[in-house]
Amino acid sequence: MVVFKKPKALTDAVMTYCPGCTHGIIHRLVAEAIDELDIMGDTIGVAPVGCSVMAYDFFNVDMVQAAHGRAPAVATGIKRADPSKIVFTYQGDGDLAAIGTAETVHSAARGENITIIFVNNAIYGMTGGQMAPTTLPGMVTQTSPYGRDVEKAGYPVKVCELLQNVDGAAYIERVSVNNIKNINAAKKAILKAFKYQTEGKGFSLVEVLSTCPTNWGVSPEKSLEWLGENMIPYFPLRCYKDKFAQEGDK
Ligand SMILES: Cc1ncc(C[n+]2csc(CCOP(=O)(O)OP(=O)(O)O)c2C)c(N)n1
Ligand code: SF4
Repeated sequence: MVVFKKPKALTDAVMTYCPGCTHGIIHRLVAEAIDELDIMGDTIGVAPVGCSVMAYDFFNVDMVQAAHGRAPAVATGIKRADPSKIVFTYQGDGDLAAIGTAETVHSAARGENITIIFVNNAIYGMTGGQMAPTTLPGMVTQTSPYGRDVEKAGYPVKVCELLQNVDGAAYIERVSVNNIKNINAAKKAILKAFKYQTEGKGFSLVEVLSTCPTNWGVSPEKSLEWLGENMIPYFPLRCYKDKFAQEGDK
């Protein structure tokens, strides 16, 4: 009896992520959601610029690669051209919350019927560990060697807290993949975001707190602890908005 197998929506390509990087777990959760909703043949993904730039090799669906930060605009075009397709973007915090802030906010404001998977690892991973919009106060990066100084660099951008006030957004939730309980909750949220799109409910964004052991300079195991101890207190895990929440939902 098969008890564990690769989702159909992942290809056999060997992932290029560093050991212990949780991008791989998040890919799997997205692929499981696509499998469970049986939408593989109708799904189109938009890959970002960042470590997940090669997501087009890993997801077994049609993929497009957008210029840095522009994935929600590209997804908008695809969805409007063919509303029967299920369109998602997969973006890091440097991509989505810095150069791509405008595209994110305006696609939410327009209530585009797309799904955004926002991977927040509090750093620019691909380019070697520079300070990102989501870098925590005091956090050491290549460009904040003495720790992020909020007097000079400002405060981290809290994407879910911002988007919950955008009228066009339907579903906004922050989850994490630092332990099994949180991975299970992340799966539920990602599945719900895709399901909402299939039901025509509009714009969904799931922020997933993720690790970058390489640029955080810690072991994979320690990176999971660091995320739990430092990121979750600053970026609380919860549903920030659900226009279609049923009575009794948590
Ligand atoms: C227009 C443009 N500006 C800057 C870059 C350089 N660049 C490549 S990836 C990246 C940030 C990636 O960080 P993030 O989105 O957090 O993803 P991660 O690599 O951490 O998964 C930047 C600034 C670029 N490729 N294009
Ligand atoms: S640099 Fe960081 S985000 Fe990029 S693959 Fe490595 S661990 Fe993951």
